[in-house]
Amino acid sequence: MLENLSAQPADKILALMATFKADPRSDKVDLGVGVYKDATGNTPVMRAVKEAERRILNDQKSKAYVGLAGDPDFSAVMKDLVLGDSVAQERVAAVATPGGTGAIRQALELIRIAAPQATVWLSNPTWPNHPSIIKYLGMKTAEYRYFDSATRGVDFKGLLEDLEQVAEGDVVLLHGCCHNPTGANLTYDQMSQVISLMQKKRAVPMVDIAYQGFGDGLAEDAVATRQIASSFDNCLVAASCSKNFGIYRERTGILMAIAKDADQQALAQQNLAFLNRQNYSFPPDHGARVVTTILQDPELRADWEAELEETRNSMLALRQQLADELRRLSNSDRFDFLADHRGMFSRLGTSPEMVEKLRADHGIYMVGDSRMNIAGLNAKTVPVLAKAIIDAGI
Ligand code: PLP
Ligand code: TYF
Repeated sequence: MLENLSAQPADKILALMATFKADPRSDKVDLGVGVYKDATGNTPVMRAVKEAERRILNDQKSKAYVGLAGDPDFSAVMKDLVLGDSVAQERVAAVATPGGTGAIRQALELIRIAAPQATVWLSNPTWPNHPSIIKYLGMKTAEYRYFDSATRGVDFKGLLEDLEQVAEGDVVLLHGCCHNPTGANLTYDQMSQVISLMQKKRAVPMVDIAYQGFGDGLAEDAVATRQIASSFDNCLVAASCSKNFGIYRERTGILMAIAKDADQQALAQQNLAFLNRQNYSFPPDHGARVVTTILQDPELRADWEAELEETRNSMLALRQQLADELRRLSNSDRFDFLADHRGMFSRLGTSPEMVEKLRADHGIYMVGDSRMNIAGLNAKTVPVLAKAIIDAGI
């Protein structure tokens, strides 16, 4: 049987991690995989997470199964964190999932059951796992223009032109905030226009929100998701706790399906539980319990929010430092977009050959499409990167 297998395409981001590890240079700089790192290069366990884990270790009386949808308290705190009061909680069906990826997978499987003919529209570019999972599930997909390689901002005209082609019932996948891989995001007014267009086309929005709190703030980063959720009868929201709680390996995420009314919500909830059962029965609990413990306790929550703010501000400071340094070295404002981008990533907008040159000559690792993880920098490596960019003639 196994002789029938052929090699599957590798994940380029994860492959880069291995190349970086094998590089013997001591001054190498990792701007690859999207994991937050502090100034010492460590990915810390957040203070509130440590304390929540300590409490769980002390207080937990049982590890018996919870339920196919996970802990209802986790769903309640996450509905509140992501959706706020943009929709009535009774309209929201929700299941815990293994990470944001699990939520995306379950969302797509739900779409495949409910609308097998729908095309799922993806931004070009997007997180590579979006098209990969869609193709694996045998679903139809199309792309809308997103990145303007001249300005390194959003190609809004191209985006609107492409979304004019959306058919009734198609799904449009939008990043809730901090677009991966570009770092370029829609303004509030632009999102309002996209919403009007999707309403006109009778399309269904799906939001992937994996970086809430990494852009402009916890509430600010949820604005687009809430704007979308409140504008449609149906909407799917896949949220990840990996980054904003720093619990990557615990695999903590949630899929929320916003229904028209309570009857539709019950049906969606039953289908989501069914999908969890088909794929893995019960979702992981530990990370979800940590998140619930933090969000339900005012002191832990305040501490978590404070540490998340420090994290967010450290990335903003690195962006500003890099943009300033490049302004000085290039005598121009052509790198100012780095300070305008939000989240962990910025797409530098250079060729794969230049990316390879930066790796070979300077030990600077970014993804082949010139995506940089800003959190991989520190105050000392920013000038090194800036000089390498200018020396390479970018
Ligand atoms: N969506 C986007 C855009 C991401 O960048 C990520 C990456 O971490 C995820 C979803 C899901 O992450 P995880 O499955 O680790 O929660
Ligand atoms: O884009 C990133 O770097 C993160 C982490 O298969 C990641 O989202 C990368 C690849 C992958 C899963 C997560």
